[in-house]
Amino acid sequence: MKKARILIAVLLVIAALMPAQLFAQAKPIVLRLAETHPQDYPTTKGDYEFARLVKERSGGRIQIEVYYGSQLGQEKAVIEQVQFGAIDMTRVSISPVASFVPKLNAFQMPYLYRDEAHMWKVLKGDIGKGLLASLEPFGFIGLGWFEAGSRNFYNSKRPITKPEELKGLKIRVQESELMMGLVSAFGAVPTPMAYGEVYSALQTGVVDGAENNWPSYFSTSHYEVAKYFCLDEHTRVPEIIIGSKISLGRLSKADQDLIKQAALDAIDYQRAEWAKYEQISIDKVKAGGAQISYIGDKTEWQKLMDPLYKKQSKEIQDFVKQIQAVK
Ligand code: BDP
Repeated sequence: MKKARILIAVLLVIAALMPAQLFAQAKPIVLRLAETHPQDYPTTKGDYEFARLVKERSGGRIQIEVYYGSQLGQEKAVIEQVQFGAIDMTRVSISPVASFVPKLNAFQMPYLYRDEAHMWKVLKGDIGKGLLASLEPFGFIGLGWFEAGSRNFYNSKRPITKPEELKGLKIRVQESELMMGLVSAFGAVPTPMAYGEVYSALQTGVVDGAENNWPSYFSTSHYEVAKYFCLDEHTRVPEIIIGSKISLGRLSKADQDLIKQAALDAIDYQRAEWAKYEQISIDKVKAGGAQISYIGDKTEWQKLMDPLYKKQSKEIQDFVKQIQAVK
């Protein structure tokens, strides 16, 4: 009896002295990732691929749970929660993140990239890598980028073939100062609003139109209530995956690196999913009655953006020059 008690006491002392990591092994680290889009949308599929790589490479030690369909809230509120560590990570458009990290605006200037290939050269090259690495002072860990096509105007009132036809239209924009400036520079009236509210705002006439890429125009059913789509391709706004510095900061450097690498390695998968879904979206919205205006020469559209470029800070203007110089 006495021996048994001594043994138990010895075991308890050993357990108390054991490093916490030994116990942690049994219990996986679970990280929550917030996503706006539905489960079958290409960014969500990219999130799942990222989660799969992290789980595989950590031998199941780190698990990412994807909360799609805005279950954890709309983008701006989610970004705030990531900043103070209540949500571990999120995949969002860089537009709303730029309200927290202004230099991100450089990456969403109108008619900035020559094409998709140019944007990816920038994002995967030194400029993109440097930007991801520079988010820490703002409370974020930059993990990776995803494709989001080009953004275009659509509305319920009339076909748009020239910029002056946008005059006076009330256009929903993301919660982003730059996007408000862009829409104003075209003579339209910007109305910032959360993504989830746009369908009913279009339906009830609170706004006349919005702007987005083909997949969002389709997956939200906005084409049902705003059938005039104008392929002006005014911006290419990359998606970004950001982690919380507070919550990811608790992980070892090796685990943080594993997560960063997995996010980068999910990019090509997401881009392929994007290309497929974009084509499906184009076909579906056309079949659903959307009327498309194709804009050939965009010189006139571009010229109207000059004042917006001139208004930017020196830091952003320098970034823009560097981006344009990438061949
Ligand atoms: C979509 C982005 C999503 C944004 C949305 C918007 O993927 O992250 O929230 O646009 O316009 O293209 O708010």
